Amino acid sequence: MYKLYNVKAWGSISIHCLLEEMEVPYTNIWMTAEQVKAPEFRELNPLGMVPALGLDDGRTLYESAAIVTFLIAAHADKGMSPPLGSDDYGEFMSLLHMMSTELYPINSLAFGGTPFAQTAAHDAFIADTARDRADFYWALLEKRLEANGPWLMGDAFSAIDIYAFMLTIWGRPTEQALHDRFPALKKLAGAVRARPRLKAVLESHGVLEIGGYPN
Ligand SMILES: N[C@@H](CCC(=O)N[C@@H](CS)C(=O)NCC(=O)O)C(=O)O
Repeated sequence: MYKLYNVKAWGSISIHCLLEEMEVPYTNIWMTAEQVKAPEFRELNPLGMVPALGLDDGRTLYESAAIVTFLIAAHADKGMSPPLGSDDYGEFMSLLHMMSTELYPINSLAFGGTPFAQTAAHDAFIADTARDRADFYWALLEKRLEANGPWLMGDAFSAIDIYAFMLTIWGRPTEQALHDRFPALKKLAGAVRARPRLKAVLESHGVLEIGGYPN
């Protein structure tokens, strides 16, 4: 059985929701921020981050997009992506990777506190610039949803809707402010929250209601 290394409302929420939607058995391991930093956890995930997914043979997967890609292929019958190898799948992967490699880290910088800043003013400048830059990516998702929603792949709910939802809960300066700027993303977030299989898991992360992630 999979082991999900999980912190409330952190990046592991995307994998937690995906496993629940797919109804795939797993053991959930709640962790604290201190446990994520500890050397014992680094033996499992050398990056010292969640999400991480333990496999039956003792290996551990890391990087959220890699875990999503693994799970949708390992359980393709669950239909959480377009058919593997189809043109739609290619587009799905572009969106997944855009969110994980561009929007996720830029949005994280928008929280401030980056080790790359030398002074408080420098840090504030980086955070503001990152928030503006994140809006470029949010706007791409918004445009797509407006043109062909309600989900990112049109009529079909998929793993990337969960992933986008996760990013919206970390919206800057607040989740509500992000919803005010991007109404189609607000609608997507509401539709994810309304999914019957996700209610309990979102409640367990404290994000069933808007604003659950501490800003
Ligand atoms: N590129 C990684 C980023 C994961 C990430 O940033 N995880 C954060 C939580 S959202 C984390 O575990 N940070 C460790 C820490 O702050 O000590 C992924 O997509 O999985």
